[in-house]
Amino acid sequence: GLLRIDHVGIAVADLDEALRFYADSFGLHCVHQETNEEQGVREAMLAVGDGDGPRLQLLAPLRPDSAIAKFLDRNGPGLQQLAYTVTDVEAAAAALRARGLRLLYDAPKRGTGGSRINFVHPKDAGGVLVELVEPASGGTPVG
Ligand code: V0V
Repeated sequence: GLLRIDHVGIAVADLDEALRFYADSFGLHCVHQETNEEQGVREAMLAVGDGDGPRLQLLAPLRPDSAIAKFLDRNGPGLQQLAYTVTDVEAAAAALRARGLRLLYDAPKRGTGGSRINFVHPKDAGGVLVELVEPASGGTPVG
């Protein structure tokens, strides 16, 4: 099942500019940053409050044909995805497939911090791009 909200992803055109905006306006700071070539993104994770809860993920496109670039072209900057932590991404994906939802990948791909990820098509999830995240640690619930 879904353990908790892992992060909320926001598409931005320029990662450095967005990081300055979130620090200056909301006092939210980056705790992790990486480039994911396969996903075509530069991404940053921002901690909220004590940092134990869900994070904010800023996603900037690396290439014009990437998912984030297409999202920005269509919608402009804004909420792009809702990610849930799961213990086992393959099991979670299989359970959703069995309920008739389309998963984007046959097998999980690499996500932030060595996590394993898959996505539910937004058309099968009420207009929300849902990401499943199995953390590198294996999804041990916090707190
Ligand atoms: C597209 N649609 C969305 C959407 N993107 N609806 C809600 N939220 C979104 N983010 C709608 C769009 O308005 C169209 O609706 C319809 O879906 C188009 O579907 P499509 O033609 O099948 O697909 P595309 O080409 O628009 O691409 C959408 C998908 C693509 C979701 C298939 O973005 C994708 O593959 N995303 C998964 C990978 C990803 O997002 N990577 C970046 C984050 P109408 O107009 O037909 O009604 S990487 C990441 O999260 C990492 C590394 C991590 O967390 O660790």
